[in-house]
Amino acid sequence: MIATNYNSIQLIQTDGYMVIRNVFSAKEISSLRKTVKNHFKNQGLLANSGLTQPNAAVEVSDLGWLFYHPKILDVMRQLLGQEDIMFTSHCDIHCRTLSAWHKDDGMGVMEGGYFGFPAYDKEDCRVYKVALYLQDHAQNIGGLTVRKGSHKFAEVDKGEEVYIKTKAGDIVVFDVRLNHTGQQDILPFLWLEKPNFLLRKIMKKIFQTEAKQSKKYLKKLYEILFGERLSIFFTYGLPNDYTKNFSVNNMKRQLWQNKNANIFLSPATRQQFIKNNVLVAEEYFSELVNENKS
Ligand SMILES: O=C(O)CCC(=O)C(=O)O
Ligand SMILES: [Fe+2]
Repeated sequence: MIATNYNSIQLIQTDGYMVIRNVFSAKEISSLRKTVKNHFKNQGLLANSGLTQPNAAVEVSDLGWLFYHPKILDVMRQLLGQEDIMFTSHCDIHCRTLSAWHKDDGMGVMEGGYFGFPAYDKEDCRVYKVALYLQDHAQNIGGLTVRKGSHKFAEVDKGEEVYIKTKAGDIVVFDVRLNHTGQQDILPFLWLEKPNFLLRKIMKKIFQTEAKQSKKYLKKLYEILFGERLSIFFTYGLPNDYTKNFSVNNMKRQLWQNKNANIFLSPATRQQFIKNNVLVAEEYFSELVNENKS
């Protein structure tokens, strides 16, 4: 039985997010960096100035262990307040991507979003995403910025802004309805906002390069100095209709992006979920198989 932590449950329900420190060891982070880098050597989709791989729980079988890691399952059981939890089969991995303010409830992707309707006032809508950055973001603003409490309303531009300083090994768990953004500028430092702009102007003059090209140089320079920005996002929820609808519709989005019909987890990963008493949303994916055949 898990020791339910009412403070954490209240916090995530009020603020819409929570930070948990030191979940993964340096060795685990290094192994995840290897897996993600290796995947992007010859796979992934070009998106947001970088590379992205939707449906990574299915597409990248070496990531399997992450989704049933005992610490992750423990955190999720604590935050969801019960033993019975469901894995949604959502996972996106990113390399060098930039981002802008958005929610992950799919309202911008399909009519009614992944839940089928705007679910901002629904208390038992509890679908939580793990944000795992594979490098430190404590001394820069390239990690996750959220708008506190914004999972309770539809407006994307509302809510108190909080930048979350994370170190590799920490995770942020957030409600998929929460307003959030990853790294927005090429060089993710607050004090560089003005110099960033000036630098681009100067480079344009010197090299006579277009803005897009000079941005590319700046990004490359940042990568040389600070390393490649890698991240993994994956999602669980209460075993109810909100989570099932989220999972089915989010899987549709992942398949559209990948232009394939790879729906199911590997037998080994699925077996581990069963062993750990985690319910899997893929039980409800059979309609997708039929849809994709027709
Ligand atoms: O790039 C980031 O750090 C954020 C990514 C994100 O919000 C997402 O995958 O939905
Ligand atoms: Fe997001």
